[in-house]
Amino acid sequence: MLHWLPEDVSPYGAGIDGLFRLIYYITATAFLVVTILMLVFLVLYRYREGRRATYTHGNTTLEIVWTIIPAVVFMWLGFASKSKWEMLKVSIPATDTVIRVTAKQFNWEILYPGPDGQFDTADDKQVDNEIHVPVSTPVRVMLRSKDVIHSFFLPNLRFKQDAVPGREIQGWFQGNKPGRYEIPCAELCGFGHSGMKGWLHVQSAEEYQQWFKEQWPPTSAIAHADTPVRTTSDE
Ligand SMILES: [Cu+2]
Repeated sequence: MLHWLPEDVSPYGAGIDGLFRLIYYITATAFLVVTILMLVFLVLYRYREGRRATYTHGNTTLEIVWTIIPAVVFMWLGFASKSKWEMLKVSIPATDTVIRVTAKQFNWEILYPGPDGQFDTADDKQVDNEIHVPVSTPVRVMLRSKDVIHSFFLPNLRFKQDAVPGREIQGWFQGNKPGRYEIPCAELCGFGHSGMKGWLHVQSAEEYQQWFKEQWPPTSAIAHADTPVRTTSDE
């Protein structure tokens, strides 16, 4: 079931999909039980000639039970997702591929640090809505926002993180299959929200090198030779 999930191309997605399914089945079961009971009670206790309603003033045992059961389920879900949360949100793997993504109404500004690997230097390059990353490599993303709260979403890489004005939030993702994947904004951010999207290009090592050379031709790397030149082949 759940074939409507987008294709997962990340190394950690199976665990996230597992959690998603678990939560989905728990909530779907609760929804079905409540809805079916409601319909049964509608028929069972409908108006009939001469029947009088009875009144109840609550049932303490019942209330304790239906408070404790969801509390235990929520706590169990919290512990079940702890290891995934830590892997994705707490520790970021060491990587040379770093981008800064600044959300604004209504696009993604992508800043590449260039051959020197440092932001806010002369060889930085900024483009709108286009991210190029090498395949099977962790990518660290520094998320910012210029105006309101947006949410940077990579459905195929099972990554979603809010971009909050005044803060820089770090995260990481990895694509294990070359392709072109959508980057929608997942937080209603204004009139142009639905059109706010970009594309993530997960490229083979050769294609990525080629793209990198086109963006930063070797001559410009020499021009900045005061800082050590670093390319992804150093990984
Ligand atoms: Cu947005």
